[in-house]
Amino acid sequence: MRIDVITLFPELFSAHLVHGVTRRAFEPGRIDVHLWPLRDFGDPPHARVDDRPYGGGPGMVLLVEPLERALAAVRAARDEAAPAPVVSFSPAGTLLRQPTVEQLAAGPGAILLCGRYEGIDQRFIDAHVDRELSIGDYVLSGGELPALVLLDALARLQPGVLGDARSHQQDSFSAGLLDHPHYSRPERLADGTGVPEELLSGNHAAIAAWRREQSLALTAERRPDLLDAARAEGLLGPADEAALARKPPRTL
Ligand code: 4GX
Repeated sequence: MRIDVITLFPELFSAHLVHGVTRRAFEPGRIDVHLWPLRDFGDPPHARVDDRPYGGGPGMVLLVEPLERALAAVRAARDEAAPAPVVSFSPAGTLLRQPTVEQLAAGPGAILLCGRYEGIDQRFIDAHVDRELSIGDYVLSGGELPALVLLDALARLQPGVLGDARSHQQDSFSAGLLDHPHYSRPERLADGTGVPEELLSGNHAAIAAWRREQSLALTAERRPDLLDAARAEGLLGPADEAALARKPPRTL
């Protein structure tokens, strides 16, 4: 898969691409990330990429023409037989969720456009952007952190990047539920706090049942919307409904 990133701040990406567990995802043959500094496509004489908004008001707007030159360069460098979606980031986008990450991970990649300032000239968005994504209801200063969030979510889905291929089939959202709690050594802390006895039983069926019940109860309590969605998708069986009935969601 190939990801192209059009950005005014390519240096914000380098640390993430070379460090941490996801570094392996960006080695040759996996996710091929190409960074395109928008400034390189700016208008002469000073490589201008932004200007004041028509109608007035604070801030600057990214200009159509530098963006179109950058996009043309990206398109020329990519395999035209496998056209990739142009994705931009904005609080007005659709909320990025794991199914979208999985969908993008299964395709040829994407062209990520990182806006800065007050935004991007709407004519560029209308003509070229296939998908506007939001990473949540807060205001950032640019699209670089959202692009890194998407890159990280894609990286951990690459085969061989997580230690154990099962880890991302069982994690939050792949199952449509929040993850269960995790415990490690020591079995008893200095203050006497222990580990749930089910996890120490050695009984794999009992451990799996405990974890599933914890996931269900946590999802019911914190994210009833996800529980409803999992139910609607047929992801909850009779044993799950019985567990939920034993442990009704706490009402706030
Ligand atoms: N989830 N921002 C983008 C500039 C901008 C504004 C409008 C395009 C259109 C954000 C978020 C986010 C701040 C990134 C404004 N670009 N992006 N930036 N929350 O807050 O995705």
